[in-house]
Amino acid sequence: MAIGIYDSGIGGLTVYKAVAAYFKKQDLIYLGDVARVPYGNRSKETIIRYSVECASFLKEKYNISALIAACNTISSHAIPDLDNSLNIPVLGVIKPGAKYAVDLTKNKKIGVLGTHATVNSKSYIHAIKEILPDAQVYQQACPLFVPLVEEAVISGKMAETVVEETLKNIAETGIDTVILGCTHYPVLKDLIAKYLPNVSIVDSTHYIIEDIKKLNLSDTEKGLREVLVTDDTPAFLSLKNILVGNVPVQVVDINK
Ligand code: DGN
Repeated sequence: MAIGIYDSGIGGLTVYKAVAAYFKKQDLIYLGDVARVPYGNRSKETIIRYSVECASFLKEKYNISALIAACNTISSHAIPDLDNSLNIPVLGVIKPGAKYAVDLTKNKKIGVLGTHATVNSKSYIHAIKEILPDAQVYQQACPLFVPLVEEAVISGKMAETVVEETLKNIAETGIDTVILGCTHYPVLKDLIAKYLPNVSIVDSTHYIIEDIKKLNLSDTEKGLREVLVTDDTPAFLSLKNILVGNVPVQVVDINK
């Protein structure tokens, strides 16, 4: 049985890539809800509805044995509903990212970059303070980063200006560690590092591997790889090729 990996768009492919590299024999099915991206500026109710629809599709049509919510927005809002409706293990990316940041920080000042929905949920603040109660957490919503990535504008003057302007305030807080609290952001990692020099950069893929190992899923599968999208756009395809090479992409209708 395959593991389902699901994101609102292309961002979760950063998680898929790390999982595929580690679990070579595990069948993996990725679903990007490209037709409805972005989720990050939508209401909690809508994020939950979209998440349950997509995850149920993966469970019913592909019989997945576990689901990774490879999206911080979904992980911040929809894990309890996904748990209730799926009856299979559901892993999110918030706790792994928080754990990693706490391991890395020396001055206990941690930054969190995320979508409006993730920042407003305060999920990282709660997850970090659960492990390190006296941490100081500085959040910054970066609403223009996802459109940059989805449009494959990931270098050049426009991308530089957006990243520099967005990070201006958090760069002055004295953080020594920053969490890329959105699975799209690792694609912009080099640019983010440029405007946050001397800051350790955390993406959650590191500990998600540990969480998957704990599920003890059988690894006798063939290592099948499939990427499903609810709409195919030229930008998705070009970035998919850069991130994970020529894994085939199939357009699906989650309502059928
Ligand atoms: N990749 C998603 C996340 O990690 O929050 C956000 C993408 C979006 O829908 N805005």
